Amino acid sequence: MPEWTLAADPSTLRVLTSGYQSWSEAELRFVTDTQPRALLQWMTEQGQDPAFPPSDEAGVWRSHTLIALIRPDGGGWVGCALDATHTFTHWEARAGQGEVTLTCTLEGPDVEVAFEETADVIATVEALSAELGRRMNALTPPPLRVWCSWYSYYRSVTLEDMLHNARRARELDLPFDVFQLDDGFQADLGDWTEPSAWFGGHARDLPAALKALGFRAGLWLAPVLVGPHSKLYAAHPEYLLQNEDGSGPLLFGNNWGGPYAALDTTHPGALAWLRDLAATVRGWGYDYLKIDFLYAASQPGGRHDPGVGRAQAYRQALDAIREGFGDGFILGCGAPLATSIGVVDAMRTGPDVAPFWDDEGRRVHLRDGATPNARSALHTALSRWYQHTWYQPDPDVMIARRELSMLNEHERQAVAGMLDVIGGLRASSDPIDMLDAAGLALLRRSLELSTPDRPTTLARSNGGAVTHFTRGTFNLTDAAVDGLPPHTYQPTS
Ligand code: 9PG
Repeated sequence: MPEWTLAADPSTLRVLTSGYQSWSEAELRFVTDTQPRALLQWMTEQGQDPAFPPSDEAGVWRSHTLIALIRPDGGGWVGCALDATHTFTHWEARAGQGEVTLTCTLEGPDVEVAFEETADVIATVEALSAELGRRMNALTPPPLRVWCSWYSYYRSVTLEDMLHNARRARELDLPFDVFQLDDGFQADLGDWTEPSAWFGGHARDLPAALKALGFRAGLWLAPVLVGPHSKLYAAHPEYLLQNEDGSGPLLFGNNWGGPYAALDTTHPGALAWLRDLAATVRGWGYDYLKIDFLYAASQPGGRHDPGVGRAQAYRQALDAIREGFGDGFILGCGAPLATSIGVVDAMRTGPDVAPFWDDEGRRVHLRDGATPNARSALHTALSRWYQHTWYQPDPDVMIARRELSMLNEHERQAVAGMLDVIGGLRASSDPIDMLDAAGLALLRRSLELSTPDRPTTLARSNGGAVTHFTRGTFNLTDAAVDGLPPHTYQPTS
């Protein structure tokens, strides 16, 4: 286990971390602060790496793949894995007396790891992460503009909701490339080819209608998850990830009203099933696939082939889906980030945006940084600004509507500002009929593609995230800072 001793007064240092999967917190914090761990086990299972969770200790910061320690002058140290195909790299920075100890643990086959002292942490983070992207043959196709059903219709989406919004978008000439159907169309997790009771049709009926309107068809799947009451669960118990004590299928997380099971992607039958599923939906006419809750493939548990590590089990799942889906566009979500490089076209780089700024109950009191809310989405996606060399970043949707939303004007502008500085995919879920002239104008602006921006400093921030960019400054705190009101984005004049 490599270990470095950094001679510096910990009380002067900041640390830049990145959590395990899409929704896990990425932060820019003082090293002496405490890295929060969620209070409930299912939150850790669903939002972090249960095998390497946040430390919950003052002065101890854990990060996946990459870590940086920043001095007040902007110099410091950067560590970065140079391969993540079959290996998870776990970093831990520990504040001591007049020094910080940095350790690096590999889970999986040995890989090269870079560690550099630098006068410019921003440039070194960008250079090393870009090197990782190059070595893993990152895919960075042109970004797409996506209408997605989730953030307004949620699970009650119908076929008619999709068609109605697509027709309205065409009438108004809104510049969407893809209309993507999210969670809610399927009978159960695993039973993807059967419709839910309320969908009012079948997912295979949608692509032709969208194509006729001039849009590409997108579909959401949580392909590795298996509902405990699904037909798949009953039909193929041998495909399921097991409890390590041999007591049956592992049930974990908490969504859809309870915990769920997962495919054991070291089982050849489960891998073939995944490949077939991706090929089936491609055959229905979808050429954009959002694959979600992917971390389930690397959940700690009992596997058919115990010789395959967690990262490799995940990568095999991803490879099987890519094989089945061919050259279609794949967006990863809820996914171990770096291990996806080279297979996915795009990746969610933060937790879900929601039509409210913060979630006190879950984020503050239960300490769950992976919970859906606008603040956490900005916090994490901004702190991962450099990941555009790994895939097209998807910092999640704009919410331009004023109906069915608690976001105020400042907060809407902050979300739009975040999309602009990250410079990846653009998305919206707003029911088109809910948008007035101002809403439509804001939506159109948020769909304008941009190039990724860079931070101007990591030695200052308005909140525990990267907030100062060349094109503008964010204030993620609840108080005005330097004349900048709370929850705002101010473009550089
Ligand atoms: C569909 C949604 C959408 C969304 C995804 C994912 O409780 N949680 O921690 C939690 C976080 C995110 C989440 C669901 C649950 O959303 O990110 O875009 O596709 O699934 O169910």
